[in-house]
Amino acid sequence: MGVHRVVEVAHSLVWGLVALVHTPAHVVLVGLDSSGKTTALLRLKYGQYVNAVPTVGFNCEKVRAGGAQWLAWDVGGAERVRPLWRSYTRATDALIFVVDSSSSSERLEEARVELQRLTKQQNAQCVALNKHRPPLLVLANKQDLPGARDVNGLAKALGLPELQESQPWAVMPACAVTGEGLDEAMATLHTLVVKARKQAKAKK
Ligand code: G3D
Ligand code: MG
Repeated sequence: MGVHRVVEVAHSLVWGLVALVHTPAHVVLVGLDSSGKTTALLRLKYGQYVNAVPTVGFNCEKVRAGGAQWLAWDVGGAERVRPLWRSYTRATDALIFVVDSSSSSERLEEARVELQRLTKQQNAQCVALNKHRPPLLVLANKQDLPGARDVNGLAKALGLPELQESQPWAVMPACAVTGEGLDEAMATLHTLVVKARKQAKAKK
């Protein structure tokens, strides 16, 4: 690679990072109903607990978290509206799958099926469009509740280690009510988004 090309690549990487800091990355929050998506979004937006009403349609907020700006979409998680997730997640920069860490084995299995379905659909879309996979953050929410599983237990129950190698993912603990862990989780997601963008640029 010639010096000019190296400078060109370095320049575009730096501008890519600057753009990421100043242009909000799009992120979509999905997950079963009552996992805490809206509570997490409103906590990130207002820095305090806001009692959320069940989401009809979607909520969209511009938030600053984990050292970056985000345009965050929170989509309803009830069974009848889950088919809509794919429309919201088609062109996103990142995905957050919120899980109630204290849920029963049956509910976790339901979450596993939905998560695996979603990542498979996304994989097919990304292959068709020759795009990189948007990073996935599994937010292990409701860590304050008794019986909450830890991140390793949840990763296993949701089948995260079996996801394709091309799918970047992380699982982070949080409590959306107190806000504990949310900023660290968003910082981890931000790192994955920056890495994915760098890799996509380097491929061009
Ligand atoms: P959803 O948007 O995923 O459907 P919501 O979920 O944000 O509406 O939250 C569903 C319920 O879970 C709410 O309680 C909310 O307060 C609660 N919740 C969200 N996050 C946490 C958490 O980290 N810990 C605990 N203990 N509760 C949480 P209600 O009683 O209003 O239904
Ligand atoms: Mg909601």
